[in-house]
Amino acid sequence: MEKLHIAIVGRRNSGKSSLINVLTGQKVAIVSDVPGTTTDPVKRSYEIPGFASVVFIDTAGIDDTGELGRQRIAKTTEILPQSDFILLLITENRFEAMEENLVRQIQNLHIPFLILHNKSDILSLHPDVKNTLESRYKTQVIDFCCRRPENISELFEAIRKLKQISTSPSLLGKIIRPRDILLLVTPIDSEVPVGRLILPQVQMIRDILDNHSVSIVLQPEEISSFLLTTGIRPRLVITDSQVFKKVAEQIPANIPLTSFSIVLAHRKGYFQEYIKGTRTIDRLQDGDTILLLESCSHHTTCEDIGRVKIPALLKKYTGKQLNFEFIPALDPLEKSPSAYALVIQCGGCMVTSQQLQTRLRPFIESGIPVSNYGMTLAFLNGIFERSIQEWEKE
Ligand SMILES: Nc1nc2c(ncn2[C@@H]2O[C@H](COP(=O)(O)OP(=O)(O)OP(=O)(O)O)[C@@H](O)[C@H]2O)c(=O)[nH]1
Ligand SMILES: [Mg+2]
Repeated sequence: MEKLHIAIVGRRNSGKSSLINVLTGQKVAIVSDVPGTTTDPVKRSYEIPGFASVVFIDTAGIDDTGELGRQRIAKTTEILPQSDFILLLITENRFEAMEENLVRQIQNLHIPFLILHNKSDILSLHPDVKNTLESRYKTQVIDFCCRRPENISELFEAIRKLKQISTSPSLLGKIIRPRDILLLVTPIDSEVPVGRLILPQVQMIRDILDNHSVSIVLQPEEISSFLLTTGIRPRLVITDSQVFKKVAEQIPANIPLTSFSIVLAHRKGYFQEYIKGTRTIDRLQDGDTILLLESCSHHTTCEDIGRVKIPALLKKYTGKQLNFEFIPALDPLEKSPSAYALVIQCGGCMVTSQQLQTRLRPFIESGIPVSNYGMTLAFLNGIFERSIQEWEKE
């Protein structure tokens, strides 16, 4: 399961580090009454029992001063796009230009946020401030006290709601129902580590269990006899892209079939845009430039797929003279989005959905087609249309 990144922002001394200690029930962040105690963004991973795996990001105050302070604020701002959601701390009913500015940035990034009025033991949240902020920003404003966190369950409930907004609850949740039977066709070849399954398969099994559906896991060789002897008609068959064609031949055309990478592509958002964008491969022209967006710099398999495999297959499939550009890690865009005929994003396994969406938004807003590695490969291998059928009905 992807970890939820929750950034905690606000002025110096508002109790950001204290809040992390309260939420995790541990004294992990350094707290002091000296303003500017936290200087750099600090990420800490926690398993909150019965809730989620989260990464809290403690940040420096947004009201820091001087040259160093300015640099610290810049670091805090850089953290925002990496967050799935944000907790903004205020105290003493102060919500001024600084806070308004920050909220504007958060809203521009489309990140859900919550306002926490801390230190209610000193001064409680004024009802007028609460009402004004809640109606202006359509979000909850909670009065809180890190020293006596009596209403921590209210805070967790609010975070839970934000979590529902910021992450899709399930990979397959929209298309499967309890007790549906899914066939997972997973070849065991030399690339699969001994004694294990690869992560996408494990994630899928977990997701199917979460939906109270049933998964049957088998290898391609067993499909025909399984269907014949049991008479079971699976609701959906999911398989590895590598063996898609072989599996497709054995699955009757009226049983939906898709691949693990298509289901996973769906999780990071912009899926419908990917579907539209992928089909524009058929309209590529000589001289078009295609941008491949990578998200990390150390994944050699992905690097090979993005830098070598996809360009070679695209040239072969289209027969056109195409140019390719690459942007590694999360490096900034240097050209205008309109310089590109198509943008192909990697699977983004190392980044949050939020980061990925922030990165693709300029292209989508400029009407530039976007796709991702898995869907482009599916298209170039002739398995795209069948593997997205189920998702097109959304
Ligand atoms: N009275 C009261 N004090 C609090 C509360 N929460 C935090 N504090 C105190 O406020 C001071 C600042 O707390 P921190 O958690 O260090 O604040 P911060 O926002 O991380 O501050 P910087 O790292 O300096 O930006 C500490 O002395 C805390 O003990 C609260 O709810 N009530
Ligand atoms: Mg701090």
